[in-house]
Amino acid sequence: DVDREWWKEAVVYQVYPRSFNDSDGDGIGDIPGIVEKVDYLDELGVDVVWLNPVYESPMADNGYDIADYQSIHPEFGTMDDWERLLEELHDRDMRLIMDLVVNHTSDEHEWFVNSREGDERYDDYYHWHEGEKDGETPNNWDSFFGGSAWSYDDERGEYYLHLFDEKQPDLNWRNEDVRDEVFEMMNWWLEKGIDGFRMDVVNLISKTDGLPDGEENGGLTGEEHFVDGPNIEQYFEEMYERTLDGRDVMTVGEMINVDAERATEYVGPEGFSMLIHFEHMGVDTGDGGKWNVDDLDLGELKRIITDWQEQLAGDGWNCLYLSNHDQPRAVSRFGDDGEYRRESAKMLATFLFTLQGTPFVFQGQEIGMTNADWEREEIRDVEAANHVDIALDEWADSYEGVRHQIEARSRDNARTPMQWSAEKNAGFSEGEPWIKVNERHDEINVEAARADETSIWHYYRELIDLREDRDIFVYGDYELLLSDHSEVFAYRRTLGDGELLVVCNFFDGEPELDLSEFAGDREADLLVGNYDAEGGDLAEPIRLRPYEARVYDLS
Ligand code: ISL
Repeated sequence: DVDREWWKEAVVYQVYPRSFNDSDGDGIGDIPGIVEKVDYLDELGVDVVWLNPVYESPMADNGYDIADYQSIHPEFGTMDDWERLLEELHDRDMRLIMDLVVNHTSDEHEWFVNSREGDERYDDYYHWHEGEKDGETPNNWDSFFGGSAWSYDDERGEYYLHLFDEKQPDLNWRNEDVRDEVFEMMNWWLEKGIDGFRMDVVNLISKTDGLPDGEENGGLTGEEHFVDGPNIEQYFEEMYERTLDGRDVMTVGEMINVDAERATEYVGPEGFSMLIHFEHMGVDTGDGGKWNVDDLDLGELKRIITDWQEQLAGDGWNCLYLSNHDQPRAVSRFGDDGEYRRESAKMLATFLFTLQGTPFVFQGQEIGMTNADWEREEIRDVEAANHVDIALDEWADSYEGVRHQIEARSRDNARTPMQWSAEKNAGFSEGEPWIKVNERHDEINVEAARADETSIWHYYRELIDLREDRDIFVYGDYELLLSDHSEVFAYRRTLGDGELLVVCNFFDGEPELDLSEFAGDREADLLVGNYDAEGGDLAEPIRLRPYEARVYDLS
């Protein structure tokens, strides 16, 4: 009597088009390039593709600055190419979800162009505010990308709000015309037959009326006025009624600063299918913000994951991820990208696939792609580039002083080209890639991984198959075990008479583990694991090897 939905049973694969596969040799990945790899995705066994933005854009933020929501950026191909991709995916029973970026547009979107020219119809489409050029900004809000959230526009002679880059002005959702346009555009895509949306920073769309100053407390100044703003629920309800109601689609809301309790209000039958949250992305920052590099706090990871698992059990649902295009590579960050790269990548995969929720795999994760080294001139990401500028201005003597932060944290780590083979440019492009290729592609690539039965890639396939075969992986209840263990994350999943016991060693030690109280006198079958090991009797303590993961079936 589980509450079945196709998107609960699915495995999502995230394609970052710029870096996936370049079919025409211009150094930029494109949609025909993705079409060439549809069979690859099918063989891996994933069910849904989430495509990062491919719309017309000046690419100040790699497509998260949209100039036209209803056309494809020429670098990526044409609308016909896109239609073909949808068809090829649907032919193989895979689905496609599109990235919806409606907190802001590009400053090159015609709405903004008209608005800055003072066209009456568009006058109020954005957040404009009077002020003197080089004078005080209208309020003290910070941009997520560093600096003030306000820029002065010479043409209109006013300031406009941008919570991200200055080329990403925020839309004014109080204006009903803006909402009409957005909903119309969403319906246009839905009618093309897409299977849902991933909605970018969607809990930022409502801002406090009057745009008052924020409290300066060391966090992002102003956030209490734009995170979960006053009309947010009304906007979500309207969006549901006018676009999603009656359609069998998957909606993934990316939400800033949302905790599990708050999430329960957003997720459910008339809300979002699931949310992308950031709580567990702070378990290695020592609370010092995204650029602060610290050790993994396993206790904090257990607390956060357990909180989300428990709060969203029943009416809600979890989105499970360790990697995406905004995060460094998980194996470098939470595992070990040296000696134990293979083991730790498999351990993290085991963890991801045995929690309750829908696993998201980011391109390259399935072969254990790693972070890269970054010279200053190799940086491509606007957020990282701004961070270097600010660091040099405020506290670093030279790039060397901030290099470790860029190498550990920059979004560019996720955006190096997909490593298909050991060949030139990792088989990604015949031309000069827009961003550097990770040097380790001779060792880490799809071709090598597929040829080796013991690879990370084959392990992902195994997990995907298991999850497809057994409801307990998807729907089983979660219960944390051994909560105080300092090295091992252990939990139990139960469904009807079924029971799984999962143990993941998050470090390179060899901890002893007594599982007898959980197994009782039952036979424990080893269902899957990243080392040679045997199941059987768990009466005696077991010893885990570095980054070892085991899933026992106790049913
Ligand atoms: O992680 C972040 C905070 O430092 C940011 O990288 C990121 O901006 C945030 O996670 C929100 O991300 C989304 O919206 C951004 C876009 O740059 C990201 O790529 C997108 O995923 C603005 O549209």
